Amino acid sequence: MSLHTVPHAKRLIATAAAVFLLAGCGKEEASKTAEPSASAEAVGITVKIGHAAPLTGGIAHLGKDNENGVRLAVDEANAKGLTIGGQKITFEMLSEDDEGKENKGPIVAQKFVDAKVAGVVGHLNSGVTIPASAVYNTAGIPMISGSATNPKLTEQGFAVTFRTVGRDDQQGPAIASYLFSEYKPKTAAVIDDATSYGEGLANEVEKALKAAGVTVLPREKGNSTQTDWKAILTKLRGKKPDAIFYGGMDSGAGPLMKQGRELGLQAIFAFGDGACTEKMKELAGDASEGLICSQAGIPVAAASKDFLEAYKAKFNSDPLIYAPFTYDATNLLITAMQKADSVDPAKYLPELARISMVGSSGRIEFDAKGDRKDAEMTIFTMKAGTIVPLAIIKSGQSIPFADFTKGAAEPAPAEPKEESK
Ligand code: ABU
Repeated sequence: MSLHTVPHAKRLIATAAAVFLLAGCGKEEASKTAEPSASAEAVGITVKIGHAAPLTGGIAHLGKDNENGVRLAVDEANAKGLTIGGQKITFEMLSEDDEGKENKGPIVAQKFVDAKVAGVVGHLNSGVTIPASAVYNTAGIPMISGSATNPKLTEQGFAVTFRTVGRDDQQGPAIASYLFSEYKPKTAAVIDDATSYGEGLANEVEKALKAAGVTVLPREKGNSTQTDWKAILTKLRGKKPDAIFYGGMDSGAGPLMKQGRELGLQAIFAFGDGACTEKMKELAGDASEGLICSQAGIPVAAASKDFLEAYKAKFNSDPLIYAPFTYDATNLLITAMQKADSVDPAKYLPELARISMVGSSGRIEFDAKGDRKDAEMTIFTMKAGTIVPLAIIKSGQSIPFADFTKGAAEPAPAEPKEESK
């Protein structure tokens, strides 16, 4: 059986073996770390939830948005005064800056393990989340990313690994299909930032464009901190591509598109979720007009009214892109703990795997790999300086955004609701 078909029971066995080996090495078994002590019963206990994302650097705005989602959920849970396992629970968010660097993923993950977190929301970047997930798997700590879309994350057979957004092997075909059907490019250039996310998504888009009969130029590569794209764009100008797809984050995509227009490139520019943000207007200026992009979930504007209002009231700003998904990820961890009546990761993990909850981003259930079942893909364009959703693809059907908001989506309730399957 390939990893593609590893059921959750087998993922659990793999994780249990990893935790057993850890215990054999003389380290404390992670699943015992969050158990309340007898002396704590009278006053309650604090349960730590880790959050990790780049909180400094070019995409700190996205990391902060992710962190805000977790903070809002934690504060709301604390305001309710939850009792789990007979203990009054206070949740505490431990937030770490992983700088979006692959080598920082396992370091931050180990820090969370040492701090005895009960669960983790993160990381933001696929290239950081994937190596970090091995540490969480060994420790038996559940982790849910609200933004990492590279398929490999949930193809490793780890029982602890989940995500509340879709995958790039769904997102790539979605944006490529829209690009092809609306613009009929004959030749396309594909550029990526050499990260797990950017390169992986670019590969998916290239595959789909080629399958549609589009000629794809040889791949151009940059890096995740690159802001000067003139050499690549000058080279492409001579080849006159009808479309340019960039796999990477908005911090690179904004300058890329701005410089492309300055150099006279007429191509339609297309991006994935990492560059499908309002920040593109700030980074590319008027050149951003007309771009198309995809997100691997519902648009922020379609998140529940209660979430949007609570976020605005707390942070005096609107969520950017992933906050509904990290908010829901946090509530999924908390709801699974409530259902198991335990904050012990080994006890609440099975509840998390079979959860069915309506959160701010709609109904969430996980498949056997830990991927969100039936995740939506949304296509956007930049119109008059705003990222506007055009269509939502769900269950293989493209639904105009206006129709989706009229009831095609399951309405999200005021509070996260957990239901038995
Ligand atoms: N999904 C785009 C940004 C995060 C990542 O997957 O690297």
